[in-house]
Amino acid sequence: MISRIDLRGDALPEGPALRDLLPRAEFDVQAALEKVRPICEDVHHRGDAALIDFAERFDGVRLDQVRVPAAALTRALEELDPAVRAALEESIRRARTVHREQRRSTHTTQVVPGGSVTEKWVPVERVGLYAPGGRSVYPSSVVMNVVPAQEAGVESIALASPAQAEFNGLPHPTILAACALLGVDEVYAAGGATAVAMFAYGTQSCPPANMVTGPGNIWVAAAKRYFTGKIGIDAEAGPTEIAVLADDTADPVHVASDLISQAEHDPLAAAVLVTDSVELADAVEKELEPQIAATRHVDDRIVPALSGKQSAIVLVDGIDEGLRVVDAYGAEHLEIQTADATAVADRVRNAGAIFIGPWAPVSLGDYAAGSNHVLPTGGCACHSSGLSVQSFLRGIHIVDYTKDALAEVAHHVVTLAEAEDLPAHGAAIKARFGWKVPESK
Ligand code: HSO
Ligand code: ZN
Repeated sequence: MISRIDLRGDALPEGPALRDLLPRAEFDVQAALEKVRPICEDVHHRGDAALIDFAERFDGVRLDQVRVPAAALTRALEELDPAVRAALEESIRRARTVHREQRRSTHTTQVVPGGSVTEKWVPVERVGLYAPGGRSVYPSSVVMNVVPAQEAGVESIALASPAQAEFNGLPHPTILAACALLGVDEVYAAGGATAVAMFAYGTQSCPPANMVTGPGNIWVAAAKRYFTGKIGIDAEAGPTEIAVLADDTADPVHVASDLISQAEHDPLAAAVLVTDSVELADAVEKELEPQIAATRHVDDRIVPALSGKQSAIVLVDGIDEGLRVVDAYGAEHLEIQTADATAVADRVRNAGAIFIGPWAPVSLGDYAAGSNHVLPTGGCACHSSGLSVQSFLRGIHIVDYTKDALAEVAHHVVTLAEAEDLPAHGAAIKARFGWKVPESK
């Protein structure tokens, strides 16, 4: 069911050529962009009326309003299964513990006597968070978006999630309950690209946001790309990915279950095992079958995900080669199931999050490790990080120089301004010193 890529024997190619040998899902955001453009523009022009029409078309339910009434949030929390509530509370507690420590404090650098640069961290004023509906109703993603925004000090947090016909046009009750638990009371029933457009442009009922974050399908990714430059985004999240770097010390039962766990998300989800042990590869493959037979979402997601071209078992000569492969791949989630896993993990350069050893499976990180599960996909881990407090902060430089401190460096500023053929830049310095360049000391 899962294909093999045998990279043993010859030396591995460098960088991009190695990446080309590795499996990856096709996720053509550019093509989707053309389809979301008219949708976004309709929301721009007609606001709430467009959102209501799109909910009818895409979600099969006619809404009276897009804003979710406060009473619906309270009710959802009251009706939430107490075990789910307790689990979400623990997830929130742990995420807060980690994210609170990501806060950054104002820092002043005394560059010269009388001259300083202070870096001040200011939260984004208003963010719109997106929580998918449909196949993926994930209250855990509400936690992973809201907690870093709150810990960053974002004052205005709104959340959108698709209208559900089954629930009278409200978003899924567990999403609403998670919002209530987190103290988010501004919630909208809007889905996909329409939700991103609502936040980007604002509508009669929803003020515009400065930034939109959260996972979603290709339409959400395309809408985020459409608005890049107008609003801030986290990342264009693609289908989820797990890579496991394992040797013969790994337990095939664990490895197989972890591969299946992420394949469960989406037919385009990627599961990649990189190993130097053919025995482990064989054992994992053998183990997949009974485990798949014992779970749900088999034919619609797990089987297509594992047998798709985005998933594979990659055979390598040793862990050094394995590390080169996982670095070239840049997985959203990377598990290290090898001897001395901590030391191996330490050598990884590219991954959204790394899970060390047999007791830190990706599922733990998805819900309750304290880490964030909104992570870069599609190889973006080579240049980006997952969601964090930092995602919601802007660092502002505050420049404070005295007359003497400016005088001391003035001649350099004037020289560079001349070198760039920008004499007015130099003049702005000279104007402060009787139109002369002060003598350098
Ligand atoms: N693994 C997904 C997140 C998730 N898993 C939500 C379960 N629920 C992407 O990191
Ligand atoms: Zn997951």
